[in-house]
Amino acid sequence: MAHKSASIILPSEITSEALFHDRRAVLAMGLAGAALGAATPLTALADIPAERYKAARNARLSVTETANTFEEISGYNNFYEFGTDKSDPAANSRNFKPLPWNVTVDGECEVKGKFALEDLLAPQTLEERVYRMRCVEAWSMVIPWVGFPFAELLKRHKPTSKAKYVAFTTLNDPKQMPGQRERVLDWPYVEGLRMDEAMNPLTLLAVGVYGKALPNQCGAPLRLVVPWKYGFKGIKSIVRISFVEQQPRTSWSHAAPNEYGFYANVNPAVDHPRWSQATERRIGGSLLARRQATLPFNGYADQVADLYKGMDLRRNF
Ligand SMILES: Nc1nc2c(c(=O)[nH]1)N[C@H]1C(S)=C(S)[C@@H](COP(=O)(O)O)O[C@H]1N2
Ligand SMILES: [Mo]
Repeated sequence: MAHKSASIILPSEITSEALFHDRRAVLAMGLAGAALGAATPLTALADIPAERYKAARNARLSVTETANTFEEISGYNNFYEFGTDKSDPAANSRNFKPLPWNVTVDGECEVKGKFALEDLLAPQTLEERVYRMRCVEAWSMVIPWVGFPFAELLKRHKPTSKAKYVAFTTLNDPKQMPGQRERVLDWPYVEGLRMDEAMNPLTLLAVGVYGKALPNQCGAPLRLVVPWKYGFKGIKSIVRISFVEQQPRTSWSHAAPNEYGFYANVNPAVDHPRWSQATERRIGGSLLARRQATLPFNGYADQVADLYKGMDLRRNF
């Protein structure tokens, strides 16, 4: 549109002129909104190169048990935002858009803001960690995650001395997550860790599995992995990480406080009120295969038992 002197505007022109300015105002607001919302505007970088996920294995922190197949890992899931059956997440998350993605880091830390996922990942060296995973429902898997230690994120965001816990939040978007249209849980899904648990070298922020980006049903594009705790600690599709002073609310202990605690450490000696936690069924194994014994802290006791010295693990379940 050609520039016009502002002095003479015919009445017939006002509507279109006003509309034109309105549109520009809306566009400008949109851009400003994006710039304000994201520490870095989400323009050119919306993709993460496939090679980034082909990470070298950290053998020291990996188990040597045979990993589950990709089909098992991506076909048998808990992700109630996409339904409550084990096959629902794969079926109902096909149209979910994990990129572009922003993660807000806030609370008791020096470096806060809303970060594009690729900026959060940029300084990180991704590694593969083969972890034993144990669901509270007494099944288990072995999964070759790709990610980076949570402790590395800490270095950049510099929590203050007031930060005693880390709180995590999943995306809340019933349009994309059909399970959120039912009040199965108090959405969005939230989880938390004590600061020392979050800083333990085993605590991983995962972005991939088997050398590829996470499938949607596994918590794309960013999920937590805490292998010595029951699977529900491993919150998926994270949009917020907050450093906080008080122990944060967590979805499952909020839904059923007598069944699920804040700590959720794998413990064969403390049964769930409705079933035993002493043994587990490895997914993919023959149905005739004997259930195997569940190990304290899911087999990671050497690395984490010290975190709970002096605590009564029956009370703090
Ligand atoms: N947002 C969200 N995160 C979640 C869940 C969920 O329903 N919603 N389920 C949890 C449970 S109970 C388990 S066992 C693990 C399962 O992870 P997987 O499907 O990748 O094996 O995800 C956890 N993270
Ligand atoms: Mo679980």
